[in-house]
Amino acid sequence: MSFENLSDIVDLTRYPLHEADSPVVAALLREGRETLAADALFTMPGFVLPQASAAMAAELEARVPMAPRYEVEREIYAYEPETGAADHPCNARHACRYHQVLNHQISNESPLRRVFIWEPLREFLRRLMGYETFHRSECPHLALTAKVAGPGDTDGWHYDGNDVVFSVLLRQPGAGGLFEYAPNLRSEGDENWDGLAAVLAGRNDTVRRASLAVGDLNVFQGDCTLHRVTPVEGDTRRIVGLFCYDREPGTNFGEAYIEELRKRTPGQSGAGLNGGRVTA
Ligand SMILES: O=C(O)CCC(=O)C(=O)O
Ligand SMILES: [Fe+2]
Repeated sequence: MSFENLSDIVDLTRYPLHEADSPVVAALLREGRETLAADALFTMPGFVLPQASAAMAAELEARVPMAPRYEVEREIYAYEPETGAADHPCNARHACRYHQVLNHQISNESPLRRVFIWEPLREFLRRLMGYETFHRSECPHLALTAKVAGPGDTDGWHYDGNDVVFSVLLRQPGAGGLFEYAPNLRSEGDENWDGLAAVLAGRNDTVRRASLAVGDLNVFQGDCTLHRVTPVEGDTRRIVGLFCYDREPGTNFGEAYIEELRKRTPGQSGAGLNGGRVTA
């Protein structure tokens, strides 16, 4: 299958985003905004067609040997927690293990990239979020990425540092690899430490488990919604494509972050780069 036409990749009958003024798009925007406000997760089921999802997953899986590998104890907050004792729930850490396929490792012809650079999708997401401007990231490393999680790989409980994440599920493992989240557990003025402690202790009935299927496009607001991906069980990897946008045009990720990626990339220790200057 060549995926020459976008209609071979995206279910345009269900998601005619190129018909921006159509009643279908208006209904999707209405549903999306309501769902995000209540649940922090808006899913568009079957957005990417099955054969395209399979091709994207196969391409990404083939990139794993060259992809950065994360194996860290992850903190819950993207910023320094401002509260106290070592046993305070905000200082808990959880395992975080996966490969991250980078933008420049994904081919220019990839059907996943075709979706990412599809203008009507960018414009739809801008309207959904109510932003005045919305640009695709042009970062050579992180604009378009994928997380690939093998046996035992997981993404521990955390809040995201950015306000919204756009992802498409491309392969499901046989078991595990489930996305769990506690909608709006914290808010700007209230960290809700008791709620956090309850979730970490497995005692909170506010935790939901997303029932995601391959091909689903997800819009997730993870800045106030604690979430994790449970460990993958079995040999089939979990694969998720991630699209990065920015309200400002032309921004790149900081060099410290990129240097960390380099250190984690096979065969690229970063040694000899001389602070970014290439030596003769
Ligand atoms: O893999 C996912 O579905 C979401 C991962 C996640 O929470 C993140 O990238 O911050
Ligand atoms: Fe996250």
